Amino acid sequence: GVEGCGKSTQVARLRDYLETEGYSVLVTREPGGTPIAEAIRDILLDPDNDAMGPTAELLLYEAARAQHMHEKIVPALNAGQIVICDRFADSTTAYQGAGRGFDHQLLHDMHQVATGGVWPDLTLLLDLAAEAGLARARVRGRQDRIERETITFHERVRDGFLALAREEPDRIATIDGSAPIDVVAKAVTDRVQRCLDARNRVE
Ligand code: Z5A
Repeated sequence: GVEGCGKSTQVARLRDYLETEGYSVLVTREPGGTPIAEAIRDILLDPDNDAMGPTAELLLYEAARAQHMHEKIVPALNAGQIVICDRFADSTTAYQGAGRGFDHQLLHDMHQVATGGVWPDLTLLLDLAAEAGLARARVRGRQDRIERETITFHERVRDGFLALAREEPDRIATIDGSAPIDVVAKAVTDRVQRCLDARNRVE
């Protein structure tokens, strides 16, 4: 979801829930998650890098993702862990697609290259008005390069996420991010548990 929608808060809650249920969990984030990808993250978010063009930005997000997949996510999946990732390729479709205007099919193809076709079983969209999310994030202080974009950019991003959720309703579950933290957490764990139950029935 948009900036400040509550992802980090809910990732921590979900990890606690799954570990209590006995699962081995890897929590990670994008951009980042490995030393190389975190170095790319620093370049991407540094507000002093205001000369960065949209193509370099897109390629850096995908480069960070490719390294993250290679070094961390794929090995964790192969070891049987549940991977919770704070943002993934849908964020590129929303920010660089709906936000910056890159073509949907082009982004899909780039995601294929970066992920090697390994895709989430479930994606949770915490939907929140852009202004409300930015207001929450502003409390934190210094804004990063993407946060400094205009409100209309962030509104396009929100619409981009909602459009993706309409396109892929089986994979993407939309949750009201404006609800109280405990209510959001319950919706998240219910949805994840349903996904696990469905997988366990198949296996
Ligand atoms: N980006 C991109 O452009 N392309 C890409 O491919 C990817 C990312 C992967 C870095 O993301 C930036 O990169 C991001 C998108 C872009 N930029 N923007 N904008 P990030 O995930 O590291 O940073 P973020 O999106 O800015 O997330 P955040 O600011 O860390 O927010 P959050 O994790 O969603 O929220 P939070 O930290 O859990 O909560 C924020 C505050 O709200 C905090 O005080 C909470 O206590 C409070 N909160 C949380 N939930 C609630 C509820 N339910 N009610 C009230 N208050 C709440």
